[in-house]
Amino acid sequence: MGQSLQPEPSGERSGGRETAGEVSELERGLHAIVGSFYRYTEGSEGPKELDQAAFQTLLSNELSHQLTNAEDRKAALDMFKTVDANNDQKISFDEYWDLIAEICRVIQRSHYNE
Ligand SMILES: [Ca+2]
Repeated sequence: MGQSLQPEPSGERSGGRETAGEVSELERGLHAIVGSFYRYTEGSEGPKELDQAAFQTLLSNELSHQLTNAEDRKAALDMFKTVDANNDQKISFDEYWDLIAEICRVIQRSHYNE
């Protein structure tokens, strides 16, 4: 295998490859997706996952324009149950990712309707 995908560079580059130009909008967006999950898992014990309260905070802080009912507690609870695919009362990164993928499909349908 050649170069592996590197996460965000930590500190000084030493002998690493130079990337040409600036970080792209897409790359910033990808980091924002991952980072926004972990911003809300802070304080959780064990594996980094979102409990119901953290998930609701994420919805209302980060996705209020995509999810029209993000402020509605009942709707947020329904959303939690839907996203919590394995029903363990926590949202894992994989489950969060499925939500992001679904939101991307909604954006695609509404903005780039084919
Ligand atoms: Ca789960």
